[in-house]
Parts: sequence; C-alpha cells; structure tokens
Amino acid sequence: EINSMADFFSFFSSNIETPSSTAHEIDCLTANIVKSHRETCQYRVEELQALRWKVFSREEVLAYQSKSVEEMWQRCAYRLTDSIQYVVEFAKRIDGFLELSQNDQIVLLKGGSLEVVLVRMCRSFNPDNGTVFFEGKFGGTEIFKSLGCNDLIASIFEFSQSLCALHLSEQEVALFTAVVLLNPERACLQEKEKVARLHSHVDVTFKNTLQRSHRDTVLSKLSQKTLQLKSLCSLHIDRLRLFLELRPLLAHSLFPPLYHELFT
Ligand code: CLR
Repeated sequence: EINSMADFFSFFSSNIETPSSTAHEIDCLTANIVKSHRETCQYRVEELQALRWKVFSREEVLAYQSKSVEEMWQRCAYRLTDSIQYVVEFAKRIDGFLELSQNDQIVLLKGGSLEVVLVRMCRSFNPDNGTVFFEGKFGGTEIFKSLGCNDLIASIFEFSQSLCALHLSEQEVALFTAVVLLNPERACLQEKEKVARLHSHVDVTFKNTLQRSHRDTVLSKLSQKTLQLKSLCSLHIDRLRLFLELRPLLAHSLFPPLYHELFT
C-alpha cells in the first residue's frame, strides 16, 4: 500500500527506450496504456453497470445526511485517496513514466491524479439517474450534503454527466487519462521537454485512434473538459482550505497522509 510519495519511490524499477512515432510504436503505446488502465481501474466497467440497480434507500440517504461534516470529509478523503493510489500505479505502468526524474513524476501526480480520478468517475456514474458508485451503492448529490460544499459536488456531478454524454470507450478513457496525466504545462517540471515528448507521443496515439474510429468530433469536446478539470481541482483545494481553516487541530488526524501530501 502506498501512503506517501516516499513509499511510492521504494518501488523503483524499469528501463524503457525513447519512443519514436512509427505505426508499430503507436500500436505498442496504445496497447501499453490500455493494459495499464485495465490493470489499475479499480472496478471493471461491466461490473459497475451490473451494480446500477443498487441505489441507496431513503433511510441510507438520511443516515449520510446526518453524519458530521468531519466524518463525511474523512470518508470522502479516504475513498479519493484509495482511487488515487490506483492512478499512481497506472502512471508507473505507462512506458516512459519511470524514466522521468523523481521530481517530475511527483509533479505530474500532484497535479494530475485527482483529474484522472474525476475522468475515471464517468465509468462509475449512472447518467440515467445522476448517481455515482460510493461505498457499495449508487447515490446522488444529496448523499454528500453534510460536506457543506454543494457547489463543488454539483460541478463534479455535472462534469461526469457531460463526460458520459461522449460515450467514451475504455480505450478512449485510458488514452485520455494518460494525456491528462502527462501534462507538460504543470508548474515546477525540471525536464519539461522530456515530459512534452512523452505527452506528444501519447497525444498522437490518442488522436490517431480517434481518427481510425471516426470519432474526431470527440476531440474538440475533450479540450473543453481539460479546462473544466482544472477548475474543479482548484475548487476542491479551495473548499479543503476552508474546511481546514475552521478546524486547524483536527485536520492532521482526519485525513490519510497521501491526501495531505497532495492537497494541503
Ligand atoms: C471515481 C472513480 C474511481 C472510484 C471512485 C472512488 C471515490 C469516489 C470517486 C470515484 C468519484 C468522486 C467521489 C469519490 C468519493 C467522494 C467523491 C464520489 C467513483 C465525491 C464527489 C465527494 C468529493 C468531496 C471532496 C470535497 C473531498 O475509480
């Protein structure tokens, strides 16, 4: 289990050659990213769809709503951190990622892991009734009422709803999350060029697969999504700061160490 960035680096490995863009290499990179996604996506998409009938009852919703704000933040932070650990594992399995400097790996994960979780959320989201898979069943925004940040929750749900409307395949989710993660514009990258090269390989691969399946229109819609992701993540940080300012003593014991390290 990974609790901090230090744990993460104790798993060091791998030795990958610099990629170039022949058709064969594009296919290899696609296969590598799709496999990495499949191995680290936490739940299979068919599994999630089969569970959609399991919706929280009125009583269960009321029970969530009567939890304290601290308990609800803690539960959500634990769930998010859990899924972020899968994203760390996803990153490590992408060809070339472990070739980046430790600093740059951390910068990319700090900046991108929540964005990837929010993209992955569309797989766990049922757009027919606006519910998400949380602690074993599907629930709507009302489940999260006691967090006291309805604006953030509403924006996250709207984002998932609009992403679902694009009907991304598992291959598209895999490639899109890799593109999001390998963003060369993150502040404080030491080897920006190296990240940019890796990013452009994945980006070319992604565009190529979209073209091959006549899904070019998805591309322009996804660039909007990238902007929305950025504002969702800064809203999350704002709401977290607000929460912590009101409870300076409690804060450290409440959240998992990795959540702290990433967001505070
Ligand atoms: C995303 C896809 C992952 C599994 C997963 C785990 C935790 C879920 C997350 C998904 C979606 C967003 C989620 C989160 C737990 C809490 C959070 C439902 C389904 C909601 C939006 C509350 C966020 C509150 C912050 C203020 C901490 O594979």
